[in-house]
Amino acid sequence: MPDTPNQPVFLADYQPPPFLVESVALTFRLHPTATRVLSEIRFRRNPAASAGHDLRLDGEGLNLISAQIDGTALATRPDATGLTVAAADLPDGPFLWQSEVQIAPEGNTALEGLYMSNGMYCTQCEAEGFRKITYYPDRPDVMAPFRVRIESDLPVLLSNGNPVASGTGWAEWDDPHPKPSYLFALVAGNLVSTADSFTTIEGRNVALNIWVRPGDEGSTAYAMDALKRAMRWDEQVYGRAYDLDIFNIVAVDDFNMGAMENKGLNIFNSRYVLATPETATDADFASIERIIAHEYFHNWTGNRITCRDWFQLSLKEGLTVFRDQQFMGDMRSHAVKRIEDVLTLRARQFREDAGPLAHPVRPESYVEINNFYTATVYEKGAELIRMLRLLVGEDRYSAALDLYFSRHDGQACTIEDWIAVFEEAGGRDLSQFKRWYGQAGTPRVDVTEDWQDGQYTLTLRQHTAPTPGQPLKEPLLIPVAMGLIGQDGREIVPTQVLELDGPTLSVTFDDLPTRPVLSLLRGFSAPVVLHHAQSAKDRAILLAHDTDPFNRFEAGRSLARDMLQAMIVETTTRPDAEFIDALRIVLCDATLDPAFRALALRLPGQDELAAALHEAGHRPDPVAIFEMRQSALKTLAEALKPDLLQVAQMMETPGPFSASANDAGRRALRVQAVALLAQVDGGAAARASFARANTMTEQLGAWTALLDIGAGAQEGAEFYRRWEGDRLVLDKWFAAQIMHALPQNAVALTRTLTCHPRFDWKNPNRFRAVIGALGANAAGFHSPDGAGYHLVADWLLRLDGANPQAAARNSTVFETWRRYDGDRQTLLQAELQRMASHPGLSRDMGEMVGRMLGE
Ligand code: 0A1
Ligand code: ZN
Repeated sequence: MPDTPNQPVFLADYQPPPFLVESVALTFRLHPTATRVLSEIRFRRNPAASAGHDLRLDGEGLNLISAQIDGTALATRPDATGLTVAAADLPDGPFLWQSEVQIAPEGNTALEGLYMSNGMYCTQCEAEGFRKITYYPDRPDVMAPFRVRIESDLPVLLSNGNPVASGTGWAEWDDPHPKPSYLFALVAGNLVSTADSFTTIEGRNVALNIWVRPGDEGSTAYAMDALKRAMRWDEQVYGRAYDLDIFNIVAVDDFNMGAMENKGLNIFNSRYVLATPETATDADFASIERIIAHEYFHNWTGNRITCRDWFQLSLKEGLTVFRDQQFMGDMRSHAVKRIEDVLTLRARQFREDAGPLAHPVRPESYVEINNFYTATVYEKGAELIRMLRLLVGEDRYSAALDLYFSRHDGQACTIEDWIAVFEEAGGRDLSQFKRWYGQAGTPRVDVTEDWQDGQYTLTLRQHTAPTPGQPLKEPLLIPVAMGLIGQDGREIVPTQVLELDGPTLSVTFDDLPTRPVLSLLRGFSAPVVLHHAQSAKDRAILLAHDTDPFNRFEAGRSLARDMLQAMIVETTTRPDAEFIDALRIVLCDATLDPAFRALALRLPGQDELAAALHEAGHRPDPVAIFEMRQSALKTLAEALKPDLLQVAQMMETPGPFSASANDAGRRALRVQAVALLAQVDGGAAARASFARANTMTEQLGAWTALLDIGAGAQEGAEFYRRWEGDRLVLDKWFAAQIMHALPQNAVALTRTLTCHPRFDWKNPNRFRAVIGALGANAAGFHSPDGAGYHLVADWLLRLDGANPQAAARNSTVFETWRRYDGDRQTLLQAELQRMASHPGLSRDMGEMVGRMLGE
């Protein structure tokens, strides 16, 4: 049966593939407008499937030149999504399929399949891009060894696996590890490499290369170092060694996502490879380290063990994110990393889970699978694994993973396979836990406390609100780590894990002569929202004394959130002295990690406040949120000025640059202090910092601090002059001024910048730096006249004509539309409807806009 475009695919309809592939041999004769792809595929019937099937091959946008089975030409006619060979026309036994197709990589602006970026050929096949290269059963449960021949005059010709032969104008590669088509990759271009090597724990000598455009070779050292550390870490912590003789990474300027784990040939968005101290911020260095590790870790969790179908995507992504989080914690600071991860989870995943795009970690249906590479599948998926580890303990977690690798190596698996290894090695029934994979929405946990006659009772209640298609929710198994702190700040009950597995749970603690202070959900042990009317006094005790660093941070964060919320709702409230004193203690506590102090000093962002206000039953006004937040920043800065000045001075990082967590933390605290000071010193400290900055972190931090107070024009011009030749820094130039524009200027500025000669909107990074940046300026985007909505919708429609996947990803800026007041809702809805009825709207955008409208 041909797939029908725009019709949903259902998990429940899964059928095993009727044909398996024994081997694939591909020849590419590269040409910008007329590339020829010759394929030889050896098929055999799948004993696990019923007999009598037609052969159905996926293929899209291919110009079929010829096709043969066992040497006999076929007269089959392709349709829009592939071609079918009738069962009656197939030999009884295994057979050889041969075909030749022609494709035009130069015109491929969707950046899926084989495309060109700055004269270089490259591929992106996940999830369903291989069908744009040749006819094939393009599904992850069909795994085969690939042999590839590339013919081209370009000097560097790469594909998966090991190089086997090459000559002038051609090269051949062989990948012995059976893999699904989504892991296929090819690169051809005028590239230069940074070469290194790594000897695995098994004694294999692996050649490492990072390939970049000439001129960029000075920016690869950090990525290479991160790669070697990731390789060693996976051996030491998971017992996983690399399995080929060569590992290639290629940096590409035009790329829809962060990076791609193609077997032996990872392809990266260049922003996650290239870095020097002058051009990359500390946040960039951390992203590079994390993403290099993430893609490398996929070699085992994703490539050797892959997904049976795309509904199981979190099987590889949730696990690989969890592994990259562990790695980053080990490389840097576990406490700081956990706080950052939770902030991202709340900002992206909780937001998704609370709106019209909510879906389970394992979705049940999709129209376009590319729309499901989401924070839910990735970040919530990682949280589920973190919970599993907490529930079974570290040792059993390791045993479960060992079992997973030994039992499923070389297979395409499901969430059921994953849960089964935890049930066996973890020694417990996990059927209730498994609901987390199927139930969307963030559970809310209501907390009540009672303390009488020395007895303390804690009661927890769980509730999950309905999400699209799931009106009724079942109780989940929620691990809640908790401890109790005395009024004097000493811990009286150390961490223990409660299992909330029904609607409610009560626990009592005896012999407590004074009322204890509750430290709940330590380490953020489950992805839930706590509703706990804890007093400001108790929170201040936790902020000063909690032994759990996450909850220490969280206490300060909730104090700030409550205070800002009160300021916005009541407009008369001002930051209270207790809060300011608590912040001062953290700011000046030299025993605390500077990175932690920098995080604690950051007030909740505008979107976090809008979400909190909406949760509390209000209709948030983004402009009012912006103004109140500014006024709170000013009050804080006034009160803390001398401390900020001192901290800014103490946090200098003399000596040669290091991207280490330690130095990065010091820079983060300095930049935070300078940004706060700008609120009260007219920007003096920021100007001085800009003038002498020798890192991008400080330079950008100082410039944006000036933008925040409506200044920074001169620095912006200087920044442009200095960096106009560097495309990655130029993205920062575009993004910073839009994100930090005063609300009333943001839309006009964005419009102006869309006319800038360097606004290359077909480049996904640049589009995000301009149009995405307006979405990130909440008060600017939500300008009351709707001009922001209109501008973004116009650009999404334009991008959709060239690159549907990127347009759909950027469209989520509209997902919170129901949060806002009536006038804004009407304007937002009108833009969504305008996009929905746009002629020729892609399947990607059609699905996103339809879901956001609630269709
Ligand atoms: N598997 C990659 C993410 C990725 C997914 C889709 C892509 O193109 C549509 C590209 C990359 C990862 O998790 O890093
Ligand atoms: Zn991944």
